[in-house]
Amino acid sequence: MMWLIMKVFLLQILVFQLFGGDIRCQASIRRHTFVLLFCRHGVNMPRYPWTDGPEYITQCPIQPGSKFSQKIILSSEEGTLWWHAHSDWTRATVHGAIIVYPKNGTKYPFHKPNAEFLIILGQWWKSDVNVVRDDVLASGADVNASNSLLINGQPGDLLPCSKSGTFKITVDHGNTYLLRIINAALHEPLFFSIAKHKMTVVGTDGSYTKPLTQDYITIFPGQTFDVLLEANQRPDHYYMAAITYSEAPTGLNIYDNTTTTAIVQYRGYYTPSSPPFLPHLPAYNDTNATLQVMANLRSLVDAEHPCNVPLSTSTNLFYTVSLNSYPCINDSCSGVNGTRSASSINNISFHTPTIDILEAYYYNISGVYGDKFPSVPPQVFDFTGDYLPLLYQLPSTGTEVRVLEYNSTVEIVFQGTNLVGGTTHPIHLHGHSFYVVGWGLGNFDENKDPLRYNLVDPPHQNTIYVPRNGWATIRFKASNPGVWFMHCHIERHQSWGMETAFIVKNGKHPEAQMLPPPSDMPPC
Ligand SMILES: *[C@@H]1O[C@H](CO)[C@@H](O)[C@H](O)[C@H]1NC(C)=O
Ligand SMILES: *[C@@H]1O[C@H](CO)[C@@H](O)[C@H](O)[C@H]1NC(C)=O
Ligand SMILES: *[C@@H]1O[C@H](CO)[C@@H](O)[C@H](O)[C@H]1NC(C)=O
Ligand SMILES: *[C@@H]1O[C@H](CO)[C@@H](O)[C@H](O)[C@H]1NC(C)=O
Ligand SMILES: *[C@@H]1O[C@H](CO)[C@@H](O)[C@H](O)[C@H]1NC(C)=O
Ligand SMILES: *[C@@H]1O[C@H](CO)[C@@H](O)[C@H](O)[C@H]1NC(C)=O
Ligand SMILES: *[C@@H]1O[C@H](CO)[C@@H](O)[C@H](O)[C@H]1NC(C)=O
Ligand SMILES: *[C@@H]1O[C@H](CO)[C@@H](O)[C@H](O)[C@H]1NC(C)=O
Ligand SMILES: *[C@@H]1O[C@H](CO)[C@@H](O)[C@H](O)[C@H]1NC(C)=O
Ligand SMILES: *[C@@H]1O[C@H](CO)[C@@H](O)[C@H](O)[C@H]1NC(C)=O
Ligand SMILES: [Cu+2]
Repeated sequence: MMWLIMKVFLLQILVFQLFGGDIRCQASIRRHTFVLLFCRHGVNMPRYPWTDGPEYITQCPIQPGSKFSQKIILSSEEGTLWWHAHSDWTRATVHGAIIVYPKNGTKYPFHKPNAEFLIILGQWWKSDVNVVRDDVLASGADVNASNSLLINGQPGDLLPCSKSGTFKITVDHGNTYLLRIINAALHEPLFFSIAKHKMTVVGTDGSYTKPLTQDYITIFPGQTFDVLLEANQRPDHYYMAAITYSEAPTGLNIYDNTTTTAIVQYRGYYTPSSPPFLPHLPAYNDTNATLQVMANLRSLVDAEHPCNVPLSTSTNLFYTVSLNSYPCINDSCSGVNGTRSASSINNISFHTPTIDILEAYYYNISGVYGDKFPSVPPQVFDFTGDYLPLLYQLPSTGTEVRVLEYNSTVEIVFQGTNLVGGTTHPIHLHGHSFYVVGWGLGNFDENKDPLRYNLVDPPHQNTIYVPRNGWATIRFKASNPGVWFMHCHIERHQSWGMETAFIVKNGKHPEAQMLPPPSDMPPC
């Protein structure tokens, strides 16, 4: 295991102390009985799912006033990752970055930046976000648009409430800066750009990439991007800005249409332009702009960063990701056409158990989950067709997981469907980073599409964006024994059931087996 230097940046609320790699967290109490869990988003936690975080998947919630020591185990991750609460919608504010610097004696695989800045993109409601959640789940409606997008906790000075608090970075002409950008918004994919400057993407999701120079990036909830910014323009003030990308059909797209900004300010004596220059961003519904970033990401691949994409696979899964609806059985149905909103993977809307799956697995507690998650959807139809039978919108409900043999090589094709209008889904897998070997629009073609897979330098990610009415294929080796959650990182989709888990079995060698649990697991 390489030596890594880790900095944990904290945003709000929590009482944290760092004890040599352990993060001890104290549950804090606001409204409700408020329980916190922490997920080290993108940290693979080899053989140690015990402190991976998601409630009722790998642990029971940390109750108010109680403590749980959460160990973070870093292995091959490098660059920018993050952590966030994994209980109800508290991750809206309970989140922070994890930065992994190059091992001592090694360098960045790019020109060493003069300085670095952390940029956490977020989303803010005037109301308590868990009230927003409770309303959404009680009414069956889609979520109200948030009141603002945020950069490092501030809307920016285009909105009335944060003029003096607007985030600002000061740069020197001629220098290069590393921006570590995280999309911590609950629901919104975002376009991000800096006026008159290009950005060079050098990493994503804790893995380095080949340099990719861009006017803007599209960053989905859960993803991180490391980008280089060269301060090579006339000394002045420039806005960096983010807006929502929303491609749902008109009438179904509720999104936050604000523009959040921060300022890049050159050092020196000059009269700044007023207001600062605003970047040109793609239109809110410019799907092509999102695909363009996806199409050009490549993993770095060099002696120190080999590409280990499985060239053949032993387990082939085809998972449909769908929006759904339940018919109205009471007067509380404000979803599309008077239904209740839902979502599913392979037509199963996940029902969260009350004992976590990891402990049920480890201690042989029966009746908590089923291990029959299907490898294909129950029926094949024109997934992306325009006129789908309304009967297809109803999902089944269950707590099913998929068991994987240790070191099996897994391929998953995620197929977006057009049920209830369809939308994009950033699917996040815990415990394993994966290679994104291909993607496309329309229905996946099992004869043609695999011929175009990139098995040379596919990007290595932990959150993959499945385009609306399109598909994406990932591959990974199930080399991490444990229970690992997989879910859409659009929070409401997850709350509606777009989630499942994998159980990766122990291997024969003791080093291929799960470590024992810590003594302070929160009780269920
Ligand atoms: C690595 O380098 C940093 C900064 O120079 C130093 O603080 C740290 O002790 C070093 N770690 C090891 C394991 O040598
Ligand atoms: C959501 O919007 C509806 C309609 O505008 C409003 O009645 C409701 O109070 C809002 N809910 C929250 C939690 O802001
Ligand atoms: C943003 O959306 C709000 C409704 O949520 C609407 O009133 C406003 O006109 C929209 N603004 C723009 C610039 O489209
Ligand atoms: C994007 O939205 C605008 C109106 O807001 C519409 O005119 C345009 O056709 C849309 N573009 C796409 C690609 O859907
Ligand atoms: C998106 O790209 C496709 C294929 O390159 C093109 O046919 C289509 O017109 C583009 N759409 C927009 C809105 O630019
Ligand atoms: C309506 O039914 C749903 C689903 O069973 C439930 O969550 C909701 O609380 C119910 N609402 C009312 C007002 O009974
Ligand atoms: C659970 O069952 C397996 C297989 O039957 C057994 O090897 C293991 O010891 C059991 N674990 C516990 C905690 O009972
Ligand atoms: C999903 O399952 C439900 C319940 O069995 C069924 O009514 C529905 O048609 C299924 N939908 C699809 C797309 O398979
Ligand atoms: C399992 O896969 C890992 C990662 O590729 C490898 O290091 C290890 O040797 C494999 N173990 C076995 C028993 O095949
Ligand atoms: C809403 O209902 C109408 C009429 O039955 C149907 O044509 C339309 O497809 C439905 N919309 C969705 C998103 O299901
Ligand atoms: Cu989703």
